[in-house]
Amino acid sequence: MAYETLLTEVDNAVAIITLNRPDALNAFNNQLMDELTEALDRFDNEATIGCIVITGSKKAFAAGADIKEMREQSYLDAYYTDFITRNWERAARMRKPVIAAVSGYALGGGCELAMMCDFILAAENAKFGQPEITIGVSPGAGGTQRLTRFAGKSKAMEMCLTGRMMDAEEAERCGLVSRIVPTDELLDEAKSVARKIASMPRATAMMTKEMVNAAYETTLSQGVLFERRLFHSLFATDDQKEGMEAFVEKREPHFNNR
Ligand code: CO8
Repeated sequence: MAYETLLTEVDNAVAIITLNRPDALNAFNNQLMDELTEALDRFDNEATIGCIVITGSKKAFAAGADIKEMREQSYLDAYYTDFITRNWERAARMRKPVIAAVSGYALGGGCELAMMCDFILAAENAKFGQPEITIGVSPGAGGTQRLTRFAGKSKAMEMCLTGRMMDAEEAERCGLVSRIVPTDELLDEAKSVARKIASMPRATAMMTKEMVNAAYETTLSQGVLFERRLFHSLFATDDQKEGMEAFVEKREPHFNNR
């Protein structure tokens, strides 16, 4: 499938989606959002894919929603068409693991998209921010909620109220990103981590993702119960037998994703 605003690549069990509107620093217009949703749907449902990487350019992961496309919208235009946000949570609903590989600006919707992924690998030059207030709106794709959960109320409040950007080191200190990678090595490192995840037993990886995500949606005791139920269910898989036998026999496991 050919896209105009994305590049896609499949490398064995890893799919790489590169946001590609360089003239607009990968700002999200309706076309990009529709194409991204289509690509995410496709790779989530493609049996051979075990992990997905979303990335942008060296200068920008994404500079947010397309302000030029957005500026003429009236409230009712936006409401009736569910403007730009109609597919917006697709990234957060992915069942397969998704890594955001962020270089340069991740602002507004760009920061929100990165936070919908399962974790963020940041290049040394990454900058995160929710600057919507400076153009008269607020975050509209979960920024006030996810940034607060990941970075804490004080930092989220300051960033959303001032539009200040944080650099990669601050983002790592506050737990927004899993780690920082030299800028020129970001994509190779993201692909290497994605290959590692894709080599794990598929159902185990997908269920583990569900368990970690449950920590953000439920109480501790409910979350622990959910984890235990899925943990028990993994004993029904071939891959549990193979993984444990391989350990005992001191050899590499050969998972069949059954
Ligand atoms: N929308 C449209 N065009 C943009 C955007 C944007 N968000 N960001 C940059 N561009 C364009 C510029 O207009 C410029 O185009 P041109 O060359 O035609 O003038 C080109 O990209 C390069 O940008 P700059 O010249 O500004 O590059 P700089 O290096 O000087 O500055 C910045 C880079 C700091 C990133 C700057 O471009 C900037 O501040 N961009 C806007 C950031 C912003 O405010 N983002 C929030 C947008 S609102 C939002 O995301 C709400 C989300 C709600 C949910 C929606 C879900 C999708």
